[in-house]
Amino acid sequence: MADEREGTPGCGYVALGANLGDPSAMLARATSALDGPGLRVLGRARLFRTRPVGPIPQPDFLNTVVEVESTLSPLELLDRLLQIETTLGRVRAERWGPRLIDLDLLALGTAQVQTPRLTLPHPELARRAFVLVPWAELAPGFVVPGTGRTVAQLLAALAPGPDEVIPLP
Ligand code: A4P
Ligand code: MG
Repeated sequence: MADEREGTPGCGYVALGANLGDPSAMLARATSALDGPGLRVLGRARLFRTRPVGPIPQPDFLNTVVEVESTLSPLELLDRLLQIETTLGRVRAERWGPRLIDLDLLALGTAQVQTPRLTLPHPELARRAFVLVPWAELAPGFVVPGTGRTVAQLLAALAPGPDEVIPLP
């Protein structure tokens, strides 16, 4: 297990989601905000309209995944994501509830981290079509640390299938 204070230079993946306000504008602003000291955006999947997952009835989401190159440690990168969420006006209300913007760190290089503040790779990623469909578009061959499987393989194993994840025209 990597020490979370250690720098983990390499490629990272950030999942973006929004379902309040103007979701596509929020995703664009969040993507631009990711470019900064120690962090550079390398690519982005298309935007996908997705059915809300979880117990709370709420509007459809827009989701995507961004590839970043980072010299930050996993916890520094998490802090950057939380800071961007706050800057873009997110107020934390109910868990799983609607949000202006949500930035989740899916993976950073080969890091595996388990702390109260951060779990890496993201623990829910293998269950979520709204994550795996855009991620597989961007980086199908990335091996998700701790799983021994690529993003494309995780997507292929997902039941019942990514029906509710529709690319925007
Ligand atoms: N945290 C731990 N590990 C991580 C990680 N790898 N990346 C901690 C990001 N954060 C991580 O997150 C709570 C805390 O998780 C953070 O402070 C961090 O220390 P949060 O964003 O404040 O809370 P949340 O997002 O309401 O809860 P959670 O469990 O993160 O919810 P999810 O998993 O983000 O689910 N349906 C569709 N279609 N699309 C969506 O995007 N999103 C959700 C929210 C529900 N349904 C959805 C979607
Ligand atoms: Mg989150």
